[in-house]
Amino acid sequence: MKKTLIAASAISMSALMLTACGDDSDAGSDDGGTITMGFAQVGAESGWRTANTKSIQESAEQAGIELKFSDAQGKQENQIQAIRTYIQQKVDVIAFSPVVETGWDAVLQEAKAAGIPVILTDRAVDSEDTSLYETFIGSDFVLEGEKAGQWLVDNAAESDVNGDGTINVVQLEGTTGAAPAIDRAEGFAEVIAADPAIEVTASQTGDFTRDGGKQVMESFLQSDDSIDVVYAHNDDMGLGAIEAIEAAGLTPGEDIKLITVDAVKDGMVALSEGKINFIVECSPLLGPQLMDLAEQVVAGEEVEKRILTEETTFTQEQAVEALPDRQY
Ligand code: GYE
Repeated sequence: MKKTLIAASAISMSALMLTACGDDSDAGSDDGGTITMGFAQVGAESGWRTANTKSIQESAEQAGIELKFSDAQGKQENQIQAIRTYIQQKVDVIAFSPVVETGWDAVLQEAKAAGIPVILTDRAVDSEDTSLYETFIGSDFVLEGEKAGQWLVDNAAESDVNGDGTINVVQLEGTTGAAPAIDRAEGFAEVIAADPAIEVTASQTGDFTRDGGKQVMESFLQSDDSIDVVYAHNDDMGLGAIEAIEAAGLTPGEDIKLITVDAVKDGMVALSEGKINFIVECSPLLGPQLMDLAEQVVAGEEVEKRILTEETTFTQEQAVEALPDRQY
């Protein structure tokens, strides 16, 4: 009975939208009104994030969802503040991409007490109480790390650039404490353990930014002249590392191999040019699914607790082929 009512009101709502503005998009509705979503974004640290923000904003508009959007500039306290503001404003649903995994229980309990459903987008929290959020939509970051590690295991011989029998890997980590940084390191470490010749000799955070990747790579290059491989937790840090490698008079992709994660446009261009050797895809286009989920949870429907994004990997040849159709 309740379902029929909701469906009926959704239909009359979209009919209204059609007459009101000639828009054929589906309007979500809880008690007949427009859904308001508060979205607390991490920041604008990478090409991935920019594409993710665009996807969320465009899909909200298409779904007729009113979006309140905030940029936390990489700071957890700003995100918590934004979520509290959304609670005060009594939005219908809160979605956010947690900067780091820990420290969310208090604010999530406040949202729960206010009866506002929460959707985790892109990154996980490590709360044991899973009733604090409705669902988590995003990638399997451990799997991404495993795919990166598997490429290296499969290409170990040609990755021993220095030819000394060991493959020295330096790792550019994402933001300390962030789910993708923790999980991408873990998945990679698990898989490369199969080959004792592969060794991570240095690992430091570049905070998912191009500048961070460049600076950390500069210091790695100064203290070590036997680096064979860079494993960067995202394309941006890999692109920063490329600048540092070129400035040191070396050829990225040849003198030092690079493996990155994301597959954003700039990363794919560098891959197609031979400066990166392998990219593990991580899709930022979460907007459409997020809006569908928002409509469902606001309507009181049960949704899957974990929704995984489908992703692939790219070699240099595959990047050349995929580039013309790449959306971001
Ligand atoms: O890989 C990185 C971004 O959380 C999956 O955050 C996201 C990561 C992405 O800054 O580029």
